[in-house]
Amino acid sequence: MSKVALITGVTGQDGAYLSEYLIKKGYTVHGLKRRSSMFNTDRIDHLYQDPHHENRNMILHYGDMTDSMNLTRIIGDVQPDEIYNLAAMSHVKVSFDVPEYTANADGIGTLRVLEAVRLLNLTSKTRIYQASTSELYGLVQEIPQKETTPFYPRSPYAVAKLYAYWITVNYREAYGMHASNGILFNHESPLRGETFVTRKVTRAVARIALGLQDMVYMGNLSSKRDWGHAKDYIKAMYLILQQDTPDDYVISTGITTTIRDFIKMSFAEVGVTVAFRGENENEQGYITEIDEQKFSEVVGEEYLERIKERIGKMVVGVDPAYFRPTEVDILIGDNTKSRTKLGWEPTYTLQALCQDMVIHDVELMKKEEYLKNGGYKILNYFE
Ligand code: NAP
Ligand code: F7E
Repeated sequence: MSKVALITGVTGQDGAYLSEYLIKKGYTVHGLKRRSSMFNTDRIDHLYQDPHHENRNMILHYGDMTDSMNLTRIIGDVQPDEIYNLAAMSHVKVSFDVPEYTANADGIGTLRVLEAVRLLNLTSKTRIYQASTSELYGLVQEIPQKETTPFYPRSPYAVAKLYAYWITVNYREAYGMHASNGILFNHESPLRGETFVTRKVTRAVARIALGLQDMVYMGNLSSKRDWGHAKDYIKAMYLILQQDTPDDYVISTGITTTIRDFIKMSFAEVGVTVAFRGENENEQGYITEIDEQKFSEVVGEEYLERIKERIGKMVVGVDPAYFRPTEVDILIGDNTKSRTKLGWEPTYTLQALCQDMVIHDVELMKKEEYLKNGGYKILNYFE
């Protein structure tokens, strides 16, 4: 009998990679999908099977983290061996705009899943993974951050996730449930949402290289993040649920980098050198040099003349609209526990991650090039 997993947030970055990974391992994967007025399954369309297909190993259910009865019904129907609770309003800046909804979906939503498992008498059958986050460390109390570092959340998102973290621990201790937190540091990929900083940068680099856009406005260039590849991080989720006893684990690379340096790295992937001058909202990034051979190899010789005209011009500006009311200045994780207990380790360097994303976005923008600006969501207007 194949194992059955239920993934909330199946249409998101991690949900897509995890579904693929579990299906390859022989699981039947059930996913919770929100109703949307447009298709929202782009990331998992390659895994989708028509309902008329016999012996499906990927099944989607309409649902929402704010609807207890719906969650309870689906968990009762599916009788999962493992639940990966990945659904969340996951954008930190947006959580300041929709704090109550974020608390409901990210905080109480987790309680709904745990309580459904308990009420359905599935506590000894169903193992639960909770998508906790390095945002819990917020105003960091220790560098690097590990499982014992005190939390200090700095956004409605992080506060909602703090509740979710502790309610998971509480259900484990109160009812003996196999419920665990993965405290995952930032992880990125070509599937990353377009308004998170790495993807905003790699998309902008691709569009600037192709001459589709002149520049990009960013927020705080000095904050530091510990970035890994989502493909590595979903393996940690799986390993956490394969342990005999439930526990909480930091998943990170142990390397931290400023946003500014990630921007420089991304431009370097297309052979463009960018330098910064000025401070705070007056800081600007401009092109100093072009490696013509690299640019031609990665982007295409036909785009070279246009980018050469941009030497000395500004390609990155700062708009304080992207600053957050309270910022998380630095995150860097100590992954000793996950390395030693789970045998997990990251395989992608930051440079390999950056290259994966930039090359993907150059190819994507070339495909979309015919749409020109009118066909795009304008990158700069989003957080
Ligand atoms: P993501 O790409 O934003 O995906 C979030 C998923 O949750 C999407 O499938 C989304 O559906 C779904 N969702 C949002 N609100 C929902 C609701 N009310 N009901 C049902 N589904 C809902 O996030 P991700 O990067 O894959 O992250 C997965 C989880 O890990 C999230 O809980 C996130 O907070 C957490 N996390 C992420 C990171 C990271 O660096 N990526 C680090 C630590 C923790 P739509 O597709 O319809 O929007
Ligand atoms: O911001 C700065 C911004 O939005 C990273 C989520 O997956 O990881 C993610 O949360 C940093 C912040 O991710 C822009 O101020 C500068 O310091 O990519 P981000 P995040 O807030 O760290 C954690 C672990 C999660 O759990 C979350 O779900 O980059 N920054 N300029 C910018 N950020 C954005 N988005 N846009 C900018 O223009």
